[in-house]
Amino acid sequence: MNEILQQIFQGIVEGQQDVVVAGVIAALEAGVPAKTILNDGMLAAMAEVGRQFEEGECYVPEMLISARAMKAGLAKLQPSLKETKVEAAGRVALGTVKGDLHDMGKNLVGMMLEGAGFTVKDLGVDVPPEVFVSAADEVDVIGLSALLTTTMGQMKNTLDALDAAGKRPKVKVIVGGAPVTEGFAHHIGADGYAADASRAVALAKSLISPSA
Ligand code: B1M
Repeated sequence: MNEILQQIFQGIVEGQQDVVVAGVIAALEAGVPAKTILNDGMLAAMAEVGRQFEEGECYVPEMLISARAMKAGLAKLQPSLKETKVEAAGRVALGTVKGDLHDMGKNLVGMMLEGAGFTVKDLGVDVPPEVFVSAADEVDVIGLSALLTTTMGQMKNTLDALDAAGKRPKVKVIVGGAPVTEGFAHHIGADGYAADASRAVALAKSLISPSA
């Protein structure tokens, strides 16, 4: 890994916002592509933080401090991630499902969608099914994010609530997040699953204009 990416990686793992922000600025100035900074520096670091948490090497406060450092870095990276902006592609309402407070994956998906020309309504975290239902009339796609195995069931609850409100035929529902799989998405009756933010964009595009 190049030295600046290593600095960003280490800064996130150790929760040092200033180091991460300086690293992102330096990497962009050195011409490192935004997606390389994101994937090799930042996402790799969050995966390492997850590993350390799982193995009992760090705890929730450290995880939170790392998340803050990552967010600070993402704020600097965001304009470059969005540079590919094209014509308006559709409207998406995005949220992390009820009971789940993880927002970085959802935020990244939102940034990439905006970069691809979508209008994104961010519903936030811990979003109950009825809030997704209320948003259904204003958008083409609803995106549900879940990071906990215990909150994945809320995706099904949200689909059921859309159904019960008669909104299901008018919106496409896409799902994602670390514990979510293609099989799970199919099982609950979602229109699609994306493993990462770039694939979420491709999926949303394909659902809105099937020939795209
Ligand atoms: Co939490 N946490 N956390 N956490 N946390 C995980 C998810 C965990 C896997 C860690 C571990 O044990 N290894 C574990 C879940 C285990 C499980 O359910 N099987 C866990 C746990 C247990 C918890 C708590 C229960 C801990 C506790 O309190 N004892 C607690 C739950 C709080 C709650 O939500 N109610 C908790 C809390 C937290 C913090 C608040 C401290 C913090 C979140 C801060 C924040 O988001 N603002 C946090 C963090 C940072 C993590 C890890 C380390 C990193 C998550 C992250 O941001 N990744 C995580 C471990 C890990 O994932 N390796 C962990 C970076 C992010 C960009 O990736 O969100 O996966 P991700 O998004 C990706 C894809 O998944 C996909 O695209 C994104 C970009 O490519 N994607 C979509 C996501 N949403 C999508 C939607 C789509 C399409 C693609 O379409 C709509």
